Amino acid sequence: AFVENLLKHPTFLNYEYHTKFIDETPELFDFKPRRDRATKILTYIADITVNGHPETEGRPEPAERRTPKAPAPVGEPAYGTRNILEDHGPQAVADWMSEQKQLLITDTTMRDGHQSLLATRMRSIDMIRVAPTYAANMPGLFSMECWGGATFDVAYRFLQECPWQRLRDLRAAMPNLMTQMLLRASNGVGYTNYPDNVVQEFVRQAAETGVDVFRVFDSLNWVENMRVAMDAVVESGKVCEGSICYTGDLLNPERSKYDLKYYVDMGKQLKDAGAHVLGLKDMAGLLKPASATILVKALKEEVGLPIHFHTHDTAGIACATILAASEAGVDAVDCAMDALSGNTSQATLGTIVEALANTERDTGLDIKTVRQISDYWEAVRGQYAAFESGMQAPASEVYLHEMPGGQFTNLKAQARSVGLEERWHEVAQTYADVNQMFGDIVKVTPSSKVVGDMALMMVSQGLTRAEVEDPKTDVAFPDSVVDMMRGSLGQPPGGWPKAIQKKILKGEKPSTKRPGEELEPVDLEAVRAEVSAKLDGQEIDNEDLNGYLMYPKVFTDYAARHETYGPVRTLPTRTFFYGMEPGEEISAEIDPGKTLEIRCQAMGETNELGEAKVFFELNGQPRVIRVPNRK
Ligand code: BTN
Ligand code: 3PY
Ligand code: ZN
Repeated sequence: AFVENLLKHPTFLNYEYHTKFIDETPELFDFKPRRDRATKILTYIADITVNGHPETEGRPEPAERRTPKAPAPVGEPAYGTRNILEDHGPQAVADWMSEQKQLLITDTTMRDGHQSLLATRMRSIDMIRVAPTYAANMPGLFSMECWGGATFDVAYRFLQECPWQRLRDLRAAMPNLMTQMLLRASNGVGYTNYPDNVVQEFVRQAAETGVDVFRVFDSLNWVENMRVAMDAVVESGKVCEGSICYTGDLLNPERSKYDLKYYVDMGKQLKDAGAHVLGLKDMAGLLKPASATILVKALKEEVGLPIHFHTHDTAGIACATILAASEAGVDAVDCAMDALSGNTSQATLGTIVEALANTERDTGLDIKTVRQISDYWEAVRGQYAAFESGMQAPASEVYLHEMPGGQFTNLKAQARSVGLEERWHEVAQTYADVNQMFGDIVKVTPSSKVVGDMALMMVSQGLTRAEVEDPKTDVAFPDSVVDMMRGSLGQPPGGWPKAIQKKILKGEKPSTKRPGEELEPVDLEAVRAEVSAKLDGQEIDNEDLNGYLMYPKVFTDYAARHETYGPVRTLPTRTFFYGMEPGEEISAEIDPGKTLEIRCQAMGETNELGEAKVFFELNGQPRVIRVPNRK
């Protein structure tokens, strides 16, 4: 029991313990029975109230204390795309798409919108609250992108919640709308290539828990490395959106590596690989309107699949590009609700609805409903003031560096943390140099992270491209760079440039095989038993197992904190990040119908043991919680 207490103690979990920690922390010797969930949640609130949340410390605070209210659902959810999928299967969804005159719209607010604007920090509760409104009031949407990409590990790592539960809850609340996820093919929702059976098991579970549309891409556009994931999606009976990542500049003769023929060939390969829908994923927002016209026409004519276009507004041009794509016959496009659109996020949904109103491609969506839902998102966004990037304006610099929307603000924050914020434009230029040095590659998670790692290293060490390439200059390359050159992320078109690869690998022989071919299958049941043993015999269900397979340490850390703090996902966002003020009341629904009414009464003194008391009323009963005061 002592070790159990120690392992779960917040100070210990925070790596703040030292040799005197055990002597100074008498509660480790309180061998009480397991605490109930209400006590765990109160402990979390008390801890945050006393010590603050590490992620919001020193950051701008939200102005509003009240929890945002979603517009009421009106009537029952009408028949939507999810019903087509359930009643007739994925091919019928694709056929239906091709038959539509209207431009179909995917709402990305719950995934890429906050991933690109708020460092992926949006909590499930803020999504689930508005999901029934979407189902009832916006049944005409093509899909709701709400899962995958970076949201998976951020949920465990920073939000102390289970990503699978988010998916389950959203699925249940929007029975008529297709949910959509972003899957990095053999890299799953991680940053590295996983064994084939791990990818297959992940897709199976995601389909079972509630994903309807899988947008599958490879970070080097290597179709060979997408087949395992695509086959698993087709096998699951869900919609397989095999995606081309767009990079370079189609009309620029100096960037001929990625020309029209390249994209059309890739589109045909994806069709042959079983895609129901062709995704055109412009993760950095580089596709210009004139190029969209040409590319969409060619893909429509030569591939023959419905096309779903995704772009970012980093340069401020996404709406123009979408209108050009629409004119050229694209079937569906991604937009974010107005309040979470623009800049590194997607194009503005309401603006596209208005721009196409009363034209041949009228979206059929009701602008008043869009505005109501966007007003809700505006209030939600306000709660995440601490995670705003401070980006003030669109920037054509994206055509220089080509960073994905989801990476841009992250890399900027990373640059700030290593003291390179003032030299951001140098980082951007160096990112572009690294891209050329690596042979002009597709940059999207995880390849974009490798380019970012290399660029930050070069700027911080004052190295130029010429010096890095000079065989006589000694360079310590980041691990991620060595790994990519070994072939661990697969092969880019034309392979890696030989000279730099040789220098980076120092004579080690690279592999050109599909990475999954070289990875042993994982014994799933053995891993399940191993994780359970690590977590004091806790039951590990299939969702947990898949979380662990993607992110072993992130998952076990999450599970250990969950033992201490309980279902904190049910707390209002304000409380989760800032704790409570004396006199404040909140409620938390920890099970359907089981709600905790929590009132914070007062904060007590900190005693000689360094413990602060926080006085609560829980469902009318007084409760005192002691937490270490670390301030
Ligand atoms: C995380 O930071 O990974 C998720 C939130 C949980 C952090 C807990 S809150 C109480 C304790 N104090 C901290 O500074 N961190 C932990
Ligand atoms: C992700 O993989 O998370 C992305 O958003 C890539 O664009
Ligand atoms: Zn994106």
